[in-house]
Amino acid sequence: MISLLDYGAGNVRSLRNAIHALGFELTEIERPEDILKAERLIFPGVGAFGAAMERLHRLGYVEPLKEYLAADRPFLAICVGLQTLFEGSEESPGVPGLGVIPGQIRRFAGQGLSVPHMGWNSVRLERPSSLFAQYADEKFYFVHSYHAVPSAENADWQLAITDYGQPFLSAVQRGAVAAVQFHPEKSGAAGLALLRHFLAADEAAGSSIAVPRAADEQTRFAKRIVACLDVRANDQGDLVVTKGDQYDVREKSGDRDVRNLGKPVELAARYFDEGADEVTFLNITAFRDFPLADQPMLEVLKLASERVFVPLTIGGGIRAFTDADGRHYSALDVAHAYFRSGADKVSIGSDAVAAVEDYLARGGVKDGSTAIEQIAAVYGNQAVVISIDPRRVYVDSPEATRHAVVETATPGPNGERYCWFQCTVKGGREGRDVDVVELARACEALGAGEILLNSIDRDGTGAGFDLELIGQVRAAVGIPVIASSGAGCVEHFAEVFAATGVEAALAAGIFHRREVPIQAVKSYLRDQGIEIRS
Ligand code: 1PR
Repeated sequence: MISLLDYGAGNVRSLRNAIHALGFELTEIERPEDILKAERLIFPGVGAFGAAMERLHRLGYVEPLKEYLAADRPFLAICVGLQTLFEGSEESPGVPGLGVIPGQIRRFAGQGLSVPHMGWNSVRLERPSSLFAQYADEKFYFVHSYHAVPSAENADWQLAITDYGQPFLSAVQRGAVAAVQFHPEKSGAAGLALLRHFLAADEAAGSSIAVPRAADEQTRFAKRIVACLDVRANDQGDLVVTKGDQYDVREKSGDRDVRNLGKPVELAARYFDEGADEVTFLNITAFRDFPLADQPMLEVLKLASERVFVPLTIGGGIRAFTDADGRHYSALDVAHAYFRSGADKVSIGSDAVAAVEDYLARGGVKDGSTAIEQIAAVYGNQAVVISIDPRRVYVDSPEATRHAVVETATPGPNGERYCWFQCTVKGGREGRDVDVVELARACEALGAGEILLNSIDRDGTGAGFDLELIGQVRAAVGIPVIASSGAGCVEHFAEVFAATGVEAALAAGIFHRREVPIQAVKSYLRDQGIEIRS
C-alpha cells in the first residue's frame, strides 16, 4: 500500500498524476493512525516550512510520523518535505522541524545568484543508491529558495549534493528513509524512473546501482527551453493553439479566421516528448470573460497534466471578478482552480500592471491586497510568474521621458536613438504609463518568483529576441527571467543566453510550425558549451 501524506497545503496533483501514470494506486492519509498503517509513505511538502510544520501539528501527524521514521520504514519526502526532516529553517525562525536529520535549512545567497533556484540541475551522488539507478547524470527539476546544508553532523544522511552558488543536499537517505529536494514528478523520464524505483520497492535492485561521480566535479545548472501555447476559442468556438504576429492572431487574408496551429493537449504532449523543459499555456482572451466560466481551458489543463511531467504554467485572466449573479471571486480563487487542474505555476499579465500602478501610487507600500501577494502567500513565490507584454516607445533623449531608457541599435521611425519599454494590458490593446523596469522590480518586491518577458515588437517575427529589452530587465531583478518573442533559429537562443544571462528562453511559432525542433535548439546550445538538459 502506497500512501500519500497530503496535508492540503497546496498542489500535489502533479505527483498524483505521475504516480498514476506509472501504474500505481495511492491511498490518502486522512487520520494520524493511517500513517503507521502505511507500507510506503510519500510526503510532498508544499508551501513554507513554518506553514508545513503548523499543519502537521494541527492534524496530529507529527508523533506518528516520527514513529514511522524511527522504525526505518519506506519513506520518500519531496522538496519542503525534505526540509521538514531537519531541525529548523531560516524561512520560519523559531519553528522546530521534525529534527530527524541534524542541521538547519538556509536561504540561498550569493552575488548574481537568482533565487529561487528554479530549473534543471544534476546531482553528485555521495554513495550508490538504487533510487538513482542509471540516472546519476540526468538533470532534475528544482524549485526552492531554501536548502539543506551538508555538514559533518549529517554525513550519514548525505546521498547527493547539488551546486548552486553553494553545495547543498539534493537527496538524503538512511536505510529506508529518503528525501529529495527536487520534484521527481516534474523531472521528465529521470524523475519518473526515480519514483518508480521507490514505488516498486526496488531497494534490492543491486544490478542497477549508480556509481558516484568525482567529488570535485560541480553540478551545472541548465538553461531552460520553454514551449509556449497561446490558446483561445476560434470563431467556431473550439479551443485552439494560435500564434500571432505582433499579437495579431488572425489570418492576414480571407475572412481573417483565428489562426489554428493545433490542439492544446496534443501539442503540449508533443513538446514534452520532444524534450521541452517547461510548457506554458496562455489563455490569451481570458481578460474578456471570467476564466472560471471557461471550463474547456480547465479541462485542457487537467488532460495536459496527465501527460506532461515537466512544469506546466498557465496564464490568462488571473484577477478578481464578480459574476453575473453578483458572486465575488478573488484572483486567488481563480489561481486555486488552475492549480487544482494541474498547473504548477500561474502567470499574471494585465492584473500585475494594475497591481503595480496601485503599489506605486501607495508609495511602494505592500498591503497584502494584490493577487501576487495573495497567491505567493499560499503557493509560494516560485508559483507566481509575471507575464509582461511590452512595446517600444522611441524618444530622442533620456531626458524626454521619466522612464528607464536604453540606447538602441535599431533607431525609431524618426531616427530616435533611445527607447523605453511600455507595459501594456489586455494582450497589448492598451498601453500604460509603467515601464518594464518599474514593473519587474515592483512585482519582485510584491513576491513574484519569475518574469516571462514578451515583446510585442518581436512576437512572431523570427527576427531574434529583443536583447536590449531583455538585458534591461535581467539587470533590474534578482528573480529568474524567461526571454520570449522573436526566436527564428537556433542561433537566437545562444545569443540571448550569452548576451543577457537569462535563465530560460521561450518560443512558440518555430516549434508549432516544426521549423526548428526543440532538440535542434538543445544540440546547438550544447555545441556552444551552454548547459542544457538533454
Ligand atoms: O492579461 O493576465 O489575462 O494574461 C493574458 C496573457 O495572454 C498574457 O500572458 C499575454 O502575454 C498573453 N497574450 C494576450 N494576447 C496575446 C496575443 O498574442 N494576442 N499572447 C497574448 C502573448 C506572446 C508569447 C508568444 C511569444 C513567442 N503571446 O507568449 O508565445 O511571443 O512567440 P514567437 O516565438 O512565435 O515569437 P492576462
